[in-house]
Amino acid sequence: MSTTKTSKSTTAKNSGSKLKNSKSASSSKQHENGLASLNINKKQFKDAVVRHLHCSLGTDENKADNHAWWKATSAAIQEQVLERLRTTQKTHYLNDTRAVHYFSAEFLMGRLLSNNMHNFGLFETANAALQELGVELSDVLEEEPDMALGNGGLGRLAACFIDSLATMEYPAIGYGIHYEHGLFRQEIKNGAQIERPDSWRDYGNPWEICRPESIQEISLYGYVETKYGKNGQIQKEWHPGAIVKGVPWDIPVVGFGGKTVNVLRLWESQASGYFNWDVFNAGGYVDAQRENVEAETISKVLYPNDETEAGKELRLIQQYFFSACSLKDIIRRYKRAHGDNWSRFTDQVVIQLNDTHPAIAIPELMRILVDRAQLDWDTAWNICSNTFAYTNHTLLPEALEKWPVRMMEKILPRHIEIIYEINHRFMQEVEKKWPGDNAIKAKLSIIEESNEKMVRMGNLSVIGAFAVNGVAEIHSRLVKQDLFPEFDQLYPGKLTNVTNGITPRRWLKACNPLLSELISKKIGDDWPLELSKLDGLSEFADNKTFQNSFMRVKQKNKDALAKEIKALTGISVDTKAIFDIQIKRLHEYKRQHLNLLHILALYRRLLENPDYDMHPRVFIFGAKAAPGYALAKTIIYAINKVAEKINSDNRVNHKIKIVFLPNYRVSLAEKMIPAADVSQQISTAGKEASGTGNMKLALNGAVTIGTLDGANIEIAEEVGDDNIFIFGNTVEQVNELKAKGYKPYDYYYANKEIKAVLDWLDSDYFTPGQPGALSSLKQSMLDGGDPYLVLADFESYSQANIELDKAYKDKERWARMAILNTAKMGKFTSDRSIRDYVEKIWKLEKCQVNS
Ligand code: 26Q
Repeated sequence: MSTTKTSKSTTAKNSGSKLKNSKSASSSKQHENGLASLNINKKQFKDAVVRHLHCSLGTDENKADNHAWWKATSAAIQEQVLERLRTTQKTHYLNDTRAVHYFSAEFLMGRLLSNNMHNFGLFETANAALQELGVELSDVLEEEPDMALGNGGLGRLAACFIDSLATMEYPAIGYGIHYEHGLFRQEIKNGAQIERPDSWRDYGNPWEICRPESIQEISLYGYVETKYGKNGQIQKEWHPGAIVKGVPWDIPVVGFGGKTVNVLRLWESQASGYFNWDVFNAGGYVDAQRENVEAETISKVLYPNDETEAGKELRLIQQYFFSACSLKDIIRRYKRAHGDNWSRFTDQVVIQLNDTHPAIAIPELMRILVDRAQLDWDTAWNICSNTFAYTNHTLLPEALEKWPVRMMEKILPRHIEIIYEINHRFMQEVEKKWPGDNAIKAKLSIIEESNEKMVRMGNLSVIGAFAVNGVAEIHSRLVKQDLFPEFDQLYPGKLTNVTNGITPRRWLKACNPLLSELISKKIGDDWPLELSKLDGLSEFADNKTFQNSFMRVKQKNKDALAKEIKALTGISVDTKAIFDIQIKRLHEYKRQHLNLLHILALYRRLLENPDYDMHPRVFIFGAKAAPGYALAKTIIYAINKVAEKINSDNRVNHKIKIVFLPNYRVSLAEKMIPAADVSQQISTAGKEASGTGNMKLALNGAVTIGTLDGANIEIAEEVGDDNIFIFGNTVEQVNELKAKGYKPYDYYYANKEIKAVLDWLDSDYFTPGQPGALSSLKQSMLDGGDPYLVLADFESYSQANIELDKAYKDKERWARMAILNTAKMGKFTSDRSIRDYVEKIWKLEKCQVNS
């Protein structure tokens, strides 16, 4: 453990000191000083840190360890943050602004200290202040645990989006769950993944603010009573069986430039101490009570599933819990300004649903409007269906959320009635459009009439939202053509595209200081706010001096990652080798096993011909598998076992090394991405909705080897065919292959190399004494039908790798490719995504927050 820490700090120290010493830092320094002077100078910052050591932490400069320094430094920054937060909130209130409310079950924020310092322009000031106090900022930054309240892409996207919203000065609030345990911490024991609890706030979180004054209560279980009003109209009253308290924690979200500070509001569940005697006395509900989930468990843990439906009761309760608390919060704020007049609600409020996870908010808003505010159905529906917009992130059928009707009846008895009513009216619309067509009705119905009746949350979302978007061009096309074609006919124009993006502040400026500095020196320092400016680098792509500078930065970042690898795994790697990186959740469709099969093929080629011509390559992986996903765990095991064998095989280990870095997370990504030469984006065409790691890696000068899937297609369009290695079957070819009846055995028997590497998995060569330990992996690609067409794409992948190897050997060609990848990433800033949402969907206006 101690070696890890030493090396981590060395790594960061190296890059940090380059920034300090270099003359070229002057332009970014100017920018920093310009902003910093608005806030605080070095002396004041030092004083603030020391004051927090003394007064908040009860320690002093001599006793403080790095953790205490981290807390005190964060507290000093938080003072600035809170000042701007107050001003922002006041300004938004006084201007009665329309705001977007981003509902997401996940926000993968990572660490906040470095980011907040950068966004306030205080990084250099803090660095210098701590130096004078005898403390290394890079060591202090390493103390911060990641806020890992998300699984992967969808959660990180939410974090990038709220960064852009604050940066662009849009009134916005993120709403989510204050999980006590975020995504599990991954350990690797004898090659296998072990899950350990994540405890991100065991020693306190310096950023969050509890807001007891805004506690909300929400209802669960119970029954619905039908009453008749004065005019004989039907009224429904929900008598809940349990009440749960939602306690809000606010995390300030600092925009770049430090002007707007929005909030991320996360709800923690607590028992309300309320028990409904009504329900008890009605009888028959005692059993249901016993099954009731304890209030505190609701926000206890993040479900570690990515792309797979679990159908667990607690998950539905989590979704309802945070959606209902957030809606109440929004309505409370709206009423403060507008009283009971609902007519302006949709002018002020737009709610973006990050996938269907918060879709239960749709019937919840209907319930509030109809049962509580006593609006008639049509008025309520008019408000509701102009409030929500929905983002779809997946086409995988197993990932489309469905809830058993019986479960919903039990937990949310009034909501299931409302869903039936929405569906009934919707079915009438369908009947008008396609008279007598029951097949279409069955397909579009919110209720799936299966053995166990299910509520389809995707259909509910499309019906209840005024806009639906996919997350990359191809994905949005497939959403229209394959997933919801009839909805597209019924509601022309509702389905649209907003291609994902990433924040260049975290994913270049903060994580890659050396490259940032080089770029700023060349084209000026306004690129973090206007990423298309990076295109200015294109004219230097052939300039030898610039190529050398660019590749020198890459080399330094590789040296730093090599140290990190050594510290974390004990593996030594050749930093002149190609650093080939695949980082993402472990899933069959992402095809880490295609990468592995190719590594095995290279291994064989080298054993058969020691002179086999290839540039040395380090294959680096980072991935977590869902704990219940057996094959994904086997793939991790296989990567580690093959790594053990190859890394210690002196016949080949000067040419190939394999590194699996445990516990992949945002802060580890920030160390890996700047060092990548090659970005592996090799999903089966049609399966990866967008991908965002592909954008982060290319932005940092990695060259993509990838399929025509997700945002890879748009990346290829931007960088041009010469600067990317595209391989594999297209979506159309995949469909054709499947329609013809895809037979993986044909490839197995036709290609000797495929057969040999698959058979190798059956032996005990990689798992001595345990023959068959990897057989299930082979099986999945043969008798299992190879659902993700690994074998069909193998040859083309292998060929693309040969081309890549050739390109790398030509140093100038590679430097040009790497530079152009960085230069052409302008489109993929999350600022552009947000601009698209604002123009196409949210119709927001900026609100400048002055001092
Ligand atoms: C479902 C049921 C029960 C528990 C958890 C879940 C669950 C949780 C997370 C289902 C899906 C997710 C996350 C999905 C996700 O990250 N999708 C990715 O979204 C990115 C942002 O749009 C895309 O770039 C990726 O292509 C997409 O896979």
